[in-house]
Amino acid sequence: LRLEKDLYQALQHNELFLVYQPQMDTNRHTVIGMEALVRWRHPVLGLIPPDEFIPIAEDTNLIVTIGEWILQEACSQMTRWSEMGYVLKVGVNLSTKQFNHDNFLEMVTSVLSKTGLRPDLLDLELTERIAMANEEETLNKLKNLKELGIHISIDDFGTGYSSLAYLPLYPLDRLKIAKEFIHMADHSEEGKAIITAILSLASTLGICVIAEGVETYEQIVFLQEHNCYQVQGYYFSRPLSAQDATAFLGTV
Ligand code: G
Ligand code: G
Ligand code: MN
Ligand code: NA
Repeated sequence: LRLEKDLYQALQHNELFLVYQPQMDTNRHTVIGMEALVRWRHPVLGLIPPDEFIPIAEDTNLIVTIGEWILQEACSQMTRWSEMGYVLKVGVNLSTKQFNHDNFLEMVTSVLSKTGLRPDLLDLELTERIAMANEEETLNKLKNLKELGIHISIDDFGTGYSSLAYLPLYPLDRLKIAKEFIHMADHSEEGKAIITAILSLASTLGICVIAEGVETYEQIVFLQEHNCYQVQGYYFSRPLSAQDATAFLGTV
């Protein structure tokens, strides 16, 4: 209850901030994206992880305001990077209520226009849960986003209780293989089989794949052997402050 009360003020008091995790192409050795991840520096309790406050934001509808702030902040940062000459996308996580909100498309359009960000530099990350609900409405929203030129990824692919039937129906650009499968593959054939099955399915459907939670060189080699060159994880970098992320871009 305390968190709920405090979350109302977190935005006004500048307690929320974004960190950015690099997404790499291991073939070309380039940074292809930065995933924005929100953090809350609580004045008394210290750093509170999004797992703890995003659900509260969802329950209280605060996610609508907070989600807009996150998008605005991430797009502003990406505009600055693109003005510095860096060519990459910024990834922004969406929660269900935010995506289902009536004003969602107007909100995204208005943020793009306010920040001046090229729509094709924005990558929206949806969960399978979002993709599964209200098929008709979801399809229309996704088509609208695609018409704007926005990139769409499915986050934590394979971990939600989803049907594969939506995959060919929706205009998706990319699947993000959940880190659980990448770690499972270290010690099990089943883990490896899940990854190769996802890669094969995506290739048939003409969708890109990025592997999440990549921590070791062995994982990169395994992924490369199966033609998966997009990776994100601690092997390359933890999520970084905007300043450190900018420095990271300068070193690659
Ligand atoms: O950054 P971390 O690994 O602690 O993130 C934990 C969870 O919180 C992940 O599932 C991630 O998708 C979610 N999360 C992080 N940042 C955001 C955000 O900006 N918006 C939403 N909706 N979820 C986020
Ligand atoms: O659900 P989503 O994919 O948006 O959440 C990403 C989460 O995964 C973030 O909390 C981030 O801190 C975490 N993460 C990123 N890279 C790694 C990694 O290499 N290993 C592990 N264990 N977690 C990671
Ligand atoms: Mn994500
Ligand atoms: Na994920």
